[in-house]
Amino acid sequence: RLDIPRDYNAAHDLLERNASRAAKVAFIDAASGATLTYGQLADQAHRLANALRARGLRPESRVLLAMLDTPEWPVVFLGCILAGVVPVAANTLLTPQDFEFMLRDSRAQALFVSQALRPAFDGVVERAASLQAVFVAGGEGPDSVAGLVAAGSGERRVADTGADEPCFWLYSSGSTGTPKGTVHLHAHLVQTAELYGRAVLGIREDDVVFSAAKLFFAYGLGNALTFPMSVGATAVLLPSRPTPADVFGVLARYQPTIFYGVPTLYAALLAHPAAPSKAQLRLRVCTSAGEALPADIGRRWTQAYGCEILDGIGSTEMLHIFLSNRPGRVRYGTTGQPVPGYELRIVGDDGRECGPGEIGELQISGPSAALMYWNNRAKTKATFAGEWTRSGDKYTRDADGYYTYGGRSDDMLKVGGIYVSPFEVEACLGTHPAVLEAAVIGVADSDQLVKPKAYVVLKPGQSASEEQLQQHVKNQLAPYKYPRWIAFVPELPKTATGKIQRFKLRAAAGA
Ligand code: 3SK
Repeated sequence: RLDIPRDYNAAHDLLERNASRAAKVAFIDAASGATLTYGQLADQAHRLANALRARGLRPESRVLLAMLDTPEWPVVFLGCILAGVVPVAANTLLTPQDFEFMLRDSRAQALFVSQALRPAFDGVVERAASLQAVFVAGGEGPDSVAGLVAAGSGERRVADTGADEPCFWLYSSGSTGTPKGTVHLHAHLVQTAELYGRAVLGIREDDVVFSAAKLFFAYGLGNALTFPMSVGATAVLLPSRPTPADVFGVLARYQPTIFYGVPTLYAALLAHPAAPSKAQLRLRVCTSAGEALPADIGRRWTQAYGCEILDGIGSTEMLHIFLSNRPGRVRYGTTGQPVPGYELRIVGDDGRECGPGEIGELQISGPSAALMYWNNRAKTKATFAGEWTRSGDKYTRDADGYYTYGGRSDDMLKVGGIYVSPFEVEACLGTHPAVLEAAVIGVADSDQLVKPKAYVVLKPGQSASEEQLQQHVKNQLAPYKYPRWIAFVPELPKTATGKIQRFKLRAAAGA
């Protein structure tokens, strides 16, 4: 654990680190070109905190944030934390039913919502018993974020919070069940900034960063808020969905030095017909998380842009990345090595720690582990086992200490008594020139024995037969791993973070 004082407020720390950079741009809105300097950020966050106090919001009360990525997002998030109010960041892509659940589950007293998302809360707001106020981002008047900021006094007052006190929540969607309110402490934001942002990425004051993952995701929050603020760098925010055209537009126009993406996006960028040349960009380091990065995509990106992709894995529960490749030591096809400050172990079905090459569940011990899932004792106990947090991901470690992803614990198949990683078969299918992406599940054959079945999305204008793809896998993997059936589909079901939802394919297949 880093040396964080007992009495501590995370927002105050992040703003104070930039007290001498008042004129430097902290955030750029890529849609409008508007900028927010570190001086304006500190002033507006304090004014918002004071306005919340004046409106009766007390420390430890919670507010829901359903906001698009604009510079108002950090103003609201940090302003709440300065007042000791706990912001609960919601995935803006969710349904009204999910928002209703979150408002009820968190007992939020206020809602901050972007104008464009306001219709999703129609009716929901009226039914939320604890809600006392709704503030609109991008709007005007007393009940807008701008109105709150204008009404708040400029006094620099910080709630007397502690490092180990709840600071903010993120809702973790997981693959099944209702979202889980994951409670993080004040100390956690800078822990991840120091351990991963500074030590792995080497983020510096002169960096300009751009994250395709939005701020409401743990990945995006660190990428575009905590890490740049921890060193006084600049973050570009994109309120809209990160299409390949828009991402390349931001990379060319704002010249970020750090780009944080996900595998599906890198694949789409590489396939984009109007991709810029290496000379048009200024990338120094790229990252990937969300799901394992196929080696081929990493190599092709490095070849095209002369910049490595650091594939890593994090979780909402650990707040950010705890296992990652390092600059200059990248091994594509692996998730790299533990981030210093985190301890990792791989545990087999028998509860014993696995040796090199043995597959088991990855468990993590580190200073940024969440306190609990709100209102969910059973899942809290199942996930946070003392010092160790269970990831639900299967991994192997080789003799050099590099870790390789083997799929989600619940996605693994046993074929003829042997574990088959759906990811390995998917990655193999992905190396066929006609395949854009693939998902593999286990389906019972006529003998009720589980065998791999693949769902394949072909690249536009390309064709391949079932037999050709089966042969392609047989040529590269152990014979029992090839998909016995292949369904060609237009797209795969995915979570908002781009993870393939194999459970949906299983349900549709009756598997
Ligand atoms: O999906 C990941 O690997 C991840 C990375 C950083 C923070 C949060 C998550 C879920």
